[in-house]
Amino acid sequence: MEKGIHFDKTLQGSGLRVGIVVARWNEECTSALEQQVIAGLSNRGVTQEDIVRCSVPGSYELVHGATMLIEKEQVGVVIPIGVLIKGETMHFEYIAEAVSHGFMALQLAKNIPIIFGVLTCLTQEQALVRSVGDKSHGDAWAATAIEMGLLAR
Ligand code: DLZ
Repeated sequence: MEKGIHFDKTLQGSGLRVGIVVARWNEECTSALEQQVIAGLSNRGVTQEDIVRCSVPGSYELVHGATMLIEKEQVGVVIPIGVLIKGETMHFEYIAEAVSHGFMALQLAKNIPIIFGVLTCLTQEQALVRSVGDKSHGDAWAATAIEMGLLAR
């Protein structure tokens, strides 16, 4: 069997309210991922009116952005989008760990699913292949969000 997640082809998200919070660091990658996420939601029946979007400076701010969407916009699922690329310092490790723990704590505290929409890449080339390139994760994040949002209803 091919590697990757397999989704029910009949997955339909109509009526599901979806929050998207996008980090502006590595914006070429995050905006490409956002477009694919929106296309993936729309192809599965989520209307534009049911997609609430906000942006934050970097991935470190994604957890707070997700909290705001849950508390103020009554979303049923959140897709945070960020791209972390390892540099010469320890920034990458601290942010990746804080953000992944933050998403887990938040989704358990609020009982709202949060997708792990953060790429943690060693190089810019890896990030480009997984965002603008042919290994983009955007559509899989959209499908995961719909599946989990429906499960949590
Ligand atoms: C500071 C920083 C660095 C070095 N690298 C990234 C990155 O690769 N991806 C990303 O989304 N954000 C990065 N940031 C910014 C932090 O996430 C955060 O916005 C700042 O530290 C301010 O809190």
